[in-house]
Amino acid sequence: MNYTPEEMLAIARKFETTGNITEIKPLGPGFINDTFIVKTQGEKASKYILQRKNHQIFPDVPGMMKNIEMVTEHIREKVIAEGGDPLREVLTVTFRKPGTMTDAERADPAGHLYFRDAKGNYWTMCVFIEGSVTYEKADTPELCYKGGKGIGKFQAQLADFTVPLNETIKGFHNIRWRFTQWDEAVARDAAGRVRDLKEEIGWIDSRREEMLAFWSLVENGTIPTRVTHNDTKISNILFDGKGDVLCVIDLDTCMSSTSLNDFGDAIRSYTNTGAEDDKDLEKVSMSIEMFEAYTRGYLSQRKGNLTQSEIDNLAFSARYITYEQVLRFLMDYIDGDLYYKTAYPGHNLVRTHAQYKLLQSIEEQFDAMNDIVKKYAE
Ligand code: GN1
Ligand code: MG
Repeated sequence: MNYTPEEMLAIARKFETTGNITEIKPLGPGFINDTFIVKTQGEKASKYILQRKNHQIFPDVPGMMKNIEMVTEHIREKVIAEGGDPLREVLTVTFRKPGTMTDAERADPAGHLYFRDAKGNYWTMCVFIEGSVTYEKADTPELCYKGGKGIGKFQAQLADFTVPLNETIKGFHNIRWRFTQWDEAVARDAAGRVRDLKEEIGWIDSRREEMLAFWSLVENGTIPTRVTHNDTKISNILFDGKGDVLCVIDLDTCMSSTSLNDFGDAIRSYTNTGAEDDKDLEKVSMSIEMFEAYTRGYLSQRKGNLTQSEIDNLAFSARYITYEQVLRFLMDYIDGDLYYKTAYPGHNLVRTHAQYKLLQSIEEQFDAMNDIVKKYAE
């Protein structure tokens, strides 16, 4: 990221902010995009989130932004109809300043949603929601319960959204496609690391069939597809000061998939007693108490609207997504750390081990998880 303060200011000024921009500072530990907070001063001072979207990972940023615009507009209508606050309970995308747009940008149906700079990078902006809080970790069952309710509500708000969305990342949670990428990565062995990874590769191989069997249920329509978020880790949710969910952020991966992904990915994050990249594996496990709280919150919003096949596979989705995450971290390590930002050499392998420990803990508690799902689905 080589941008001078002057260049950053010029980029931020392409968007319709109120007040004069006074400060642009990096924000948060996102693994994919670069995120900044923009402060303005003046009568209508406000804060904004400026992001450089990673177009290596999201090849169609305009298509992605169009998805985000459509989805947030749909939710906004719901929030207004329910008497909620449309500026706090859904993300607001900040448009380009019309005077800064070229004719080509004006002709592009997504042209008002992003700015492409001279280096070829894509920038987008949205409004920062004052008083919002994010968490890297769920410390209480109450927070899990509220997070579950928040994702349940998000899915409910989008249940009647019928416009087809662009597929922002091909086969994002499609394990069949992930295995195609995996087999290629192992064969390529780009970083020469495969010979030291016999044990870890064995973890992936030994579960391949059961994961494909689950995905077959999606492919043959037994499990329906819906509009889903696909990246529901706790840090992608904004809470208010009381711990209630305000809205869901990071809508980059919002597209059509199974609702189970959102449940599974949240469980992977909310219930982990350790960190996603904990070096101390003793700390990593799934808390069944947190699982129960999240499930109770989620099903309070969704139970009458899910199919039996979704209910039956809800607990398994935590195994599926956590397994997929083990595979994705390990695959990136094998590839030489190209996808995820890493903080130190070997970070992706540390993540792999920590997520695998979590997967084992989920597997061990699978029966209890199914019992909890049954209890709250009734
Ligand atoms: C990435 O973008 P971010 O940091 O919220 C990743 C997720 C992973 C997650 C692991 C587009 O999420 O799929 O589960 O890291 N997002 C993308 O923490 O790959
Ligand atoms: Mg993301």
